[in-house]
Amino acid sequence: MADFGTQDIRNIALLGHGSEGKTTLTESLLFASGAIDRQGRVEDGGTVTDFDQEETKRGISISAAVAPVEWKKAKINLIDVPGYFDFIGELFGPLRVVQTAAIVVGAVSGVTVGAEKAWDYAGQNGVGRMFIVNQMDRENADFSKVLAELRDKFGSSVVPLIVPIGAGPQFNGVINILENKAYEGSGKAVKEVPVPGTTADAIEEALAEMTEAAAEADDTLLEKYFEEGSLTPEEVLVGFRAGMKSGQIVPVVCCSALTGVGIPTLMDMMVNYTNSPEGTVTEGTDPKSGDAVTRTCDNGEPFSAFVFKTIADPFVGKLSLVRVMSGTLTPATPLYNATSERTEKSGGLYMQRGKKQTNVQILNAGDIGALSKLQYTATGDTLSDPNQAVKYPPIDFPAPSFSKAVFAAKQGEEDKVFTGLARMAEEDPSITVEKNAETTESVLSGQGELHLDVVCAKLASKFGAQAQLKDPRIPYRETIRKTVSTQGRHKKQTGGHGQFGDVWIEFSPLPDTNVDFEFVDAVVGGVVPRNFIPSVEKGLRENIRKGVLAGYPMVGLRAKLYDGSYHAVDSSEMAFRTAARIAYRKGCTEANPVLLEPIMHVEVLVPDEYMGDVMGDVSKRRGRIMGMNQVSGMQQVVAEVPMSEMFKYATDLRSMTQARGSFTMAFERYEEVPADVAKKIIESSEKEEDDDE
Ligand SMILES: Nc1nc2c(ncn2[C@@H]2O[C@H](COP(=O)(O)OP(=O)(O)OP(=O)(O)O)[C@@H](O)[C@H]2O)c(=O)[nH]1
Ligand SMILES: [Mg+2]
Repeated sequence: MADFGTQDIRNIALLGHGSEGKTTLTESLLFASGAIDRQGRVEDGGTVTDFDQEETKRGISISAAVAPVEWKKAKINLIDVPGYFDFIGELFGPLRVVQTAAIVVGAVSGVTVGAEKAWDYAGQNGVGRMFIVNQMDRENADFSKVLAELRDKFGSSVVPLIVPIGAGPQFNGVINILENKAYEGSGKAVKEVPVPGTTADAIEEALAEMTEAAAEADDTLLEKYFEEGSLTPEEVLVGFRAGMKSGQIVPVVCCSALTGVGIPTLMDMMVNYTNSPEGTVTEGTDPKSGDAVTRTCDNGEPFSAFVFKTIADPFVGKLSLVRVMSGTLTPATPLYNATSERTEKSGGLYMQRGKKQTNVQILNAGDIGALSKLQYTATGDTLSDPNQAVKYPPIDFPAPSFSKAVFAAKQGEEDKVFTGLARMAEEDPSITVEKNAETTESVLSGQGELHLDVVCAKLASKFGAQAQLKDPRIPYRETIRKTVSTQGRHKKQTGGHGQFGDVWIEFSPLPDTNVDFEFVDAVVGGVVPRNFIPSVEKGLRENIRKGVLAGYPMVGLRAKLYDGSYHAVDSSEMAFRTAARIAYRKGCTEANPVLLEPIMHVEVLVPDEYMGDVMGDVSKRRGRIMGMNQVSGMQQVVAEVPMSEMFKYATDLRSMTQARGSFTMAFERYEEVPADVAKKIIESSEKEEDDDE
């Protein structure tokens, strides 16, 4: 591949709802530009960017993939980002390195939730936005309807730039409004044709809108526009680019990725109208002093690069996808990881296209490529010149919203499973694997059910390790509601060294269940020898880890040892620990023991129209509504819900609100489990115990 200067680079992420055609579009651009000589289809698993086995199997993208396209004098670094919400984590890296987010919408489906989310995330990252109305070849394709929806939803900054000639099976060309030129045909057979007269009025109107928007994006142009009432095509282009950068202009183009109509014009638009990375300024800090440091995207600046994705390639091993933020990168460039503060040595510098690597000798400022075998580098790290180090902020991945306990399906394969999962988390930082100290389970968390399914499938296909997922254990607690006094008597005197321990203990509930246990020594007169009293306490502390109802930790328990007896020979530490256990089991069983369950503080953010459903659903989950607030145009429902009712909430909320809702949850307190629910929990723990025996 040629070596492209910064001004000739275009970094563009394809975002949008699942199945709108982002992967097919990438394929179509690669084909039309000659990078591939056959256009693959998602259905056949033959595309460049859906190369992973799980992607071809399911017919959807799962990880973001880079596909550079050479077109005329420029290099368009396309990043094909999955649309499925389970893979939302794949969006955050690319948005840190591109100048343009091209949001793909269907000419039939119109504005979807995926488009709304892409719009918001791109806006939060200060990235220029455009819309690609794809699937114009489909029956019922309607560009003006979709354009109206886009303007209605996203505002007047949305302006048509490339409009269709015909629609559906008749869709055979496009018109570039700004150039007032029309093109028919697809792929390599595109030719310029006279602008159809029928569209003259529509074009004139769209051009007037575009000129006004371009004028508003640049003060000098605005002045001229007010004075003279018009701008030259060159001036409109300047205003247009400024508007894209500032977000004041969001152009809409159209095409069919499947037939290839409109694809060359789309690539022309990407080259001529979207912004290069040239001169972009990135803020960071000096890793040593913490002082603010900025770098400009220019070859003359000290080298720095941002790692926006990590992939585990079966052949070259670990690959770190980077964008050069300043300076240039060659295989000989000294690499200092300013985030891990380690010197790095790479195995090679590549241009990455789908799963393929091509060696390159240089990446200019602004360009995207891959480095292999970096040992101390993760996604979100900064690589820089060791003498002029700079660190950019890490990527803020979404917190996981769906968890499962994870086990090795086959005994003895634990290492394989958990090493594999650790590698997977390196590739996909939106999953986490954590050990729950209390339940001792390992918990795998991600963005949804499908996400965890895919993780397990990849674990099997890439690392040959089988994982099993289960609902995580709920860390229930037990406590007592009544004060009882009871005796624990352990006597074994059947020849040989006998055992004797005898205690009387009063068990009572503590006012605060946040205190697990309190031992009171109320022994008088040495009825229990001083040296055995700690054994009684120890015996109790050992046993309260397992409650009397369902084996969950006992909390809020006071035990007052006030009487007992001993045998001069047969009493021992062990005998009194056993006596304590007997007293504990008997006493607490009689003290009206109850189960306590963790209650979560949940905040759900939804558009108005879903509030009723969300509130109804909270009550179905034995939850309580604590309040409602307006938060940035959305309704926030604040509730308290038992943890056990929240397992599938991520999936349920997504289907309840068409993925427009989001939620956070955190532990609030423990509360008594209602009797009917407690009964089921006790039965299932008894069953589990039977199964274990
Ligand atoms: N008729 C028609 N079908 C298309 C077009 N583009 C894509 N498709 C079809 O739409 C389906 C989804 O296409 P993909 O390219 O996988 O969509 P995607 O946006 O990458 O989907 P995710 O990766 O899941 O986000 C496939 O069956 C494509 O063949 C188009 O322009 N016209
Ligand atoms: Mg895709």
